[in-house]
Amino acid sequence: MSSTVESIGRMSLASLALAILSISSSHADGLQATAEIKGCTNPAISGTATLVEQVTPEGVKEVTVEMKVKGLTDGKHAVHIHEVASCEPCGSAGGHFDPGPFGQSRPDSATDEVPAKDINHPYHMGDLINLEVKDGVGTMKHTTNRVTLSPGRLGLFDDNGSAFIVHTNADTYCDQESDLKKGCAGGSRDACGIIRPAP
Ligand SMILES: [Cu+2]
Repeated sequence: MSSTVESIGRMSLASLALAILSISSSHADGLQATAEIKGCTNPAISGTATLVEQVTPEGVKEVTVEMKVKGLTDGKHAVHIHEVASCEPCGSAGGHFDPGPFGQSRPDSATDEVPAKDINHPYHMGDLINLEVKDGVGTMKHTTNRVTLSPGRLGLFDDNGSAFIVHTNADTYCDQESDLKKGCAGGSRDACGIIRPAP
């Protein structure tokens, strides 16, 4: 008798756990995007990126970015989503995607004699993490809730679209006052890829 009660207890615990799991996990909403990554000046650099949007039980949209790029130098390279879907030249991708009210999209103090006080990096919505390159192959996977593929205030497919930029150096995330200096967001641009909705 007691073993029957125990096994029923176990069963209901297991189904409860399953129910909690299915309630708490995010689900894909079917929205996906891709980008073909190309070197800004070096044709040996090429790669791809995929973006998949998921929605949490609370309705928060999360986008998982996976990127693979060949031909970059070994080490870390900053990756951000920039504010314009344009890669020719790479500078035409503009600053970091940041549709917020302050409009401070420039990545760092690259052109300033004295570092600017108003650098918003790493708080731009398009700020991601470094791509790590080993033996010429770089990979990166990151989930962000700062951007969406669906329409909305954080939507990447706004009037002028969006693009990835892969930089020459690592992003140090400019997270210390002393770090607010030229190139702290990765320096010059090595590669670019326009983000397009996947069919
Ligand atoms: Cu950038």
